[in-house]
Amino acid sequence: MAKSSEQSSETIYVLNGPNLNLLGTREPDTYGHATLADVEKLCAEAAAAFGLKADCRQSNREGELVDFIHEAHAKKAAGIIINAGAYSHTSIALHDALKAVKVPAVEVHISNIHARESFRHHSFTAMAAFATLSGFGIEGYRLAISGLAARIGAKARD
Ligand code: CA2
Repeated sequence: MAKSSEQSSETIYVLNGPNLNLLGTREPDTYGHATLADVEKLCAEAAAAFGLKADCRQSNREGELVDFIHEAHAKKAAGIIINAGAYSHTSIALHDALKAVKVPAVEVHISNIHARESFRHHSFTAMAAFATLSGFGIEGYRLAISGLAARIGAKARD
């Protein structure tokens, strides 16, 4: 991959949506005990295993998540990992942003959204992603990065 001092084709954006800043503080039966900081550390390590950098962002605001997707495109990010939280099930704006930028995206859900309430079964963001992982806990982020790396041709480092 091309070398650059700027964020570039070596960087993946990891976007977490509303309430995911609360990870590890409540609802451990659904979301486990790991914190968002743990998720971000895991993502940095998983990305590094493929020679990639993880730029991790979290927002409780839909428009800010749209801005992050645009930024990923502007900075020529190699891909996006997105857990848009509840916005996954409601946000045509996030769907449209992912579709518009054409940066390869993987959707992650910590819980198995299909084993939960019916309002979680549909995801607008999943429709704009090339793959979805749901129900692996925070390990889903590592699996998503591995799948994204395969998709973009990033090879595992020794
Ligand atoms: O399973 C997931 O990753 C979800 O995206 C999490 C969202 C939920 O709305 C989706 O249906 C599935 C909720 C994130 C809330 O995160 C919390 C974490 C700890 C405590 C409270 C909320």
